[in-house]
Amino acid sequence: MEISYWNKDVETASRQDIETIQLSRLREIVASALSTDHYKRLLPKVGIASASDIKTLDDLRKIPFTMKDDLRQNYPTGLLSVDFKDVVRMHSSSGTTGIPTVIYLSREDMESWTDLVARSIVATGGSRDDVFQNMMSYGLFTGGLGLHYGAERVGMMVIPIGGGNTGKQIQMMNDFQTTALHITPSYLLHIHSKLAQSGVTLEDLNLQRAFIGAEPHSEETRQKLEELFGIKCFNSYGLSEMNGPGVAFECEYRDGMHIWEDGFIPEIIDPETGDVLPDGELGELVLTNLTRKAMPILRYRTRDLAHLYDGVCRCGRQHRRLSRIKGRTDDMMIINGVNVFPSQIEEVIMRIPEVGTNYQIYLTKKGAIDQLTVKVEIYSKIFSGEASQLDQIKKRIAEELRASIFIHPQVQLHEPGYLPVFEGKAVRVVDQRDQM
Ligand code: DLL
Repeated sequence: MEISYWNKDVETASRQDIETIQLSRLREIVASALSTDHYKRLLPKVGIASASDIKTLDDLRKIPFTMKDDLRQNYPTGLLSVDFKDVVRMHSSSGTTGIPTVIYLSREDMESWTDLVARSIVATGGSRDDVFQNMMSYGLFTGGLGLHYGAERVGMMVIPIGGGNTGKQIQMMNDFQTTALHITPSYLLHIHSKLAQSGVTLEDLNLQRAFIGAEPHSEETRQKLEELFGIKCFNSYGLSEMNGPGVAFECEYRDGMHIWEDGFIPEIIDPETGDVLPDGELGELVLTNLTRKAMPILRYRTRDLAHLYDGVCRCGRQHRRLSRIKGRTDDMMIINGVNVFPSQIEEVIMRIPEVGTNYQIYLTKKGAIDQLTVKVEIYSKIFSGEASQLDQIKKRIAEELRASIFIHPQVQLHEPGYLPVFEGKAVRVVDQRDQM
């Protein structure tokens, strides 16, 4: 396979060279951090009063973690390290109520973010030959604009359609012979369910690859998408606090997501003790952004659970790879005392060929006992078939789930279109236990 690089020197740099870049950038970012109200209070207490107190990369570990609450408490400008006039963009984190978390970028920060996104796209084999339909929403969410600028920089033809309006998405994919998509996996599943009604067939389209991310999804979902569309899907990970997309991306080998380590320092910690864990062990991902000068964030606890791979990828890049996100520390469901991540349920149901493109998990209570109900859409041809076949599918899903999560679920089968559709991040779990 011929490998494409955006910045070959940095991408194929040796571990030693990567660490040299990291140390010099860590000093610079600590210097910026020391000019924010928040870190000015915090860092001297741990013996870091100036950038020169960072002697080695290990000194990072002296720095206390930054939590989402620190961002809220410093709203709106307690973490700003440049003059407000030098900020050229802000974004805000999605989905939460109360005080939002905002991030600020200077012109220089926009440059480095855009460059990392361009690098990520090229690592998947994307190029100026692509027609790129950006189906992530534009606005405060970082998914739309983040990929947009990177794709333009690569020279792709960008269709900035944003999320939703599935009929129009399909029409544009057809009219402009779109080759590359940026989309949440749940919305891409939904698009497939609408293709048949639209009169457009897969043969009419020219799809080759999709960048999927912004929400958890299992390897089984990726495989299903690849089979349904006959394309390659590349996992993309990022979060607003670290700019957005462009933190970690799969390369053409699709075997873990390269964290761009000249831009970020990743650590995996034990979420209970905060101890840093060796590569290969599952824990919470902590990230330090090395280049965002307008708003430095050091050792941010992402709450995302994953592990790091070491070793050189077949693509030649030595930037370590991040595993698929297994779940979030705050996503874990405790069902009658058993810990279950939604991804464990998704893995099981997406393996079953009769299962269609949407599902949802419901938690309720019967007396003191938690009840787990998994609602699954199945393909219409099967849904309108024999009742005995439906019973068998139901039984099979329930049995496979029980074998995997040790809980006996209720399984409901529905026809396509029954469950709510999400055009951005899907809400997979509905927990009604405290309303009962
Ligand atoms: O979702 C940024 C993004 C946009 C990433 C487009 C990829 C593509 P937030 O809205 O701040 O930012 O949400 C960040 O989403 O902490 C994870 O829990 C989850 N997440 C993001 N990417 C993935 C992924 C964007 N590939 C939060 N797999 C993160 C699993 C993901 N979870």
